[in-house]
Amino acid sequence: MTRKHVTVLGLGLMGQALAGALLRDGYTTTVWNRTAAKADDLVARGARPAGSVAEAVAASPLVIICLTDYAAVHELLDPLDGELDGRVLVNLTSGTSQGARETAEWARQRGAAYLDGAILATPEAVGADAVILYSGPRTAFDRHEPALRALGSGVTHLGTDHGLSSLYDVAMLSLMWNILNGFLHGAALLGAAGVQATAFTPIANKGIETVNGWLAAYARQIDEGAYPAFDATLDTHLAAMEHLIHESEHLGVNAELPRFVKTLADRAAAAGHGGEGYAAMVELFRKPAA
Ligand code: FVH
Repeated sequence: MTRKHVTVLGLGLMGQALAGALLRDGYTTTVWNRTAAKADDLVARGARPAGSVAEAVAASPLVIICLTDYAAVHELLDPLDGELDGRVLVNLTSGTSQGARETAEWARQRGAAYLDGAILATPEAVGADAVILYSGPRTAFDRHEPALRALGSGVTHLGTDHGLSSLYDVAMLSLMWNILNGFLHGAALLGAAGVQATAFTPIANKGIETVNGWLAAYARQIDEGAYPAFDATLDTHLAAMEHLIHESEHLGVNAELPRFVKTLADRAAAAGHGGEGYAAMVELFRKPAA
């Protein structure tokens, strides 16, 4: 049993992609899935099917887990007796930072090193340019970095706090849904005037590039806790939000999203941030809603 031996538990869409990437890179890959038939294609490509979870875990020093949620992870691994001792567990199941830290402690009690991971990609990017974030002990990451790199070239170790990868994951989900909602609402506005979404897309991409260019300066302001308006004040943004609401209502397009955005900005202005730059909104997001 060497570092070229890897076990993959969970062969859903993502688990199959992970195991496939390891096989392509020459790893001896042991696989297990609750619904055994999902291993068939991988076995035809050279994967070793395990008869049980215990057998699968015993087969490799590195055990990669990719299941629906953490409840499934514990349902699968809690009944094991001693097999986890000495293993490095890499859990690529989505969850929360608290779940990751609790699972790290659970693994520690069983003698296993634990890396929590977050896959910021869909299955087709696995084995290519997938971004996969890891947090947990650096030594465990370093020992198995070549295998982890086989899963995606965008491998990053974020630090020893096991919760970091889950936190980055949800931060990226927030970013993704807010960008997508903005694009979709914009497409609905233009669609009301007969403009195709495909015509909007190149302009939308330019807008996303422009916003992208603002992030570094905003990040510095957030870290320093001071938000001088170098481009536009929050009050100026508020006036434009008003236009967006009126235009949406006038066109018969759903105005809930811009109304919500303006409600948040109004609250930040009421708290004294109207003359500051847009990054001051972070002060609102830092606290739970009143
Ligand atoms: N697919 C994607 O694009 C995303 C990208 C970002 C990260 N996710 C996360 O990856 C986890 C797995 O996602 P998935 O796409 O592979 O999901 P499914 O195809 O639905 O496969 C789920 C596997 O979990 C097994 N499973 C569920 N519950 C149990 C259980 N109680 N005991 C044993 N296994 C369980 C399931 O087994 P089966 O139904 O085939 O028997 C699948 O192997 C997820 O956290 C995403 O958020 C993917």
